[in-house]
Amino acid sequence: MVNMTMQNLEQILPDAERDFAACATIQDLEQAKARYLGKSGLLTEQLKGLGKLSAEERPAAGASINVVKQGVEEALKARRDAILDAEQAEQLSNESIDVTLPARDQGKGGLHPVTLTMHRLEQIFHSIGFEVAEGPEIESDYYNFTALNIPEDHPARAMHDTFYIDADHEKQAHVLRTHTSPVQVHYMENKTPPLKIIAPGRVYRVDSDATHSPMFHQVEGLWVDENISFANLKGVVQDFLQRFFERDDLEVRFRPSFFPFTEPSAEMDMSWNGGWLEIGGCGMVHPEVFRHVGIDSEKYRGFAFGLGVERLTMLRYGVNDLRLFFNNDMRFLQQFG
Ligand code: 2NM
Repeated sequence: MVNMTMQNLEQILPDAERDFAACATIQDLEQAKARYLGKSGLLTEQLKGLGKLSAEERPAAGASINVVKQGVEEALKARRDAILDAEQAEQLSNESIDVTLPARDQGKGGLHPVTLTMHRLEQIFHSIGFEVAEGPEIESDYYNFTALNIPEDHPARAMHDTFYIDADHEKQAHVLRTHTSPVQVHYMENKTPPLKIIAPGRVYRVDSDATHSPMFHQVEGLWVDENISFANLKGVVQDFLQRFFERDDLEVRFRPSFFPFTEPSAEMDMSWNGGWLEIGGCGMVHPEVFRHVGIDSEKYRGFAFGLGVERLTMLRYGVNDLRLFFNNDMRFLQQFG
């Protein structure tokens, strides 16, 4: 009886190795594993058999079974690794790209419609005497908020609007700029009036649905001089929009609003198909902003405004879904020369 058991035991490891080697998939291997190590597997049966042995025989027999069991487990692991390696190699070779194949003709490349709008608006503002200013997309809390008179507890600072760069949301945090206004702040710090700039560029907000993209484009304008008034603002914005949309009869109107960085502040509407469309915000630069950048608000006035570039692009080209700008569908992109 003992001999019979020992013979069976010796046969288990080679049997298992042969069985495992025949398995091509992890599923096959799991079934093979059960035949040896499962609840009524061969090794499990061997272990159960120990109870029938005498106390003297038991330790040596138990040790022998454990040696075999360890061998089976090692063989199992080796086969599992080999199967996974083979599956990965197979996947990699399926995904490999033959770079020597000729390119599929997808037509000519071209500039993105939002880029076309950026170029167009830079050109128009340049011709009205505005310089183009740029700045980093990662800003300190100070340049994105504090210098713009946005108080600590202002909703625009809340986490759900702002992408924070640092792991902790401490005072020294950096943010992805939520508007291009920090560009104007740097510019006002470094230059003396008169200042006449636009700041076009990417901005970021935690907002993503059919009408909001977490990254979008803004153009903001700033004109600072001794006698700048709201009338100058209206003239510049109307001139720009008339030229951008090639409509000499395009009108603008202003509705009172609030921004922390301007006083007074207004929403801008433009006439469109017999009605009015909101197109941006604006106002006279707040004395607190001038104070932060070291401009004498007794001597200087300034106006500032902000426009959404995707919105301008949608209106100019008749695009009805914001998401088309970010899907990179060639059929959409190729319509813009
Ligand atoms: C807007 C609306 C109103 C603005 C203000 C400034 C700065 F830096 F001069 F204070 N830059 N941009 C501003 C004002 C932006 O966007 C809707």
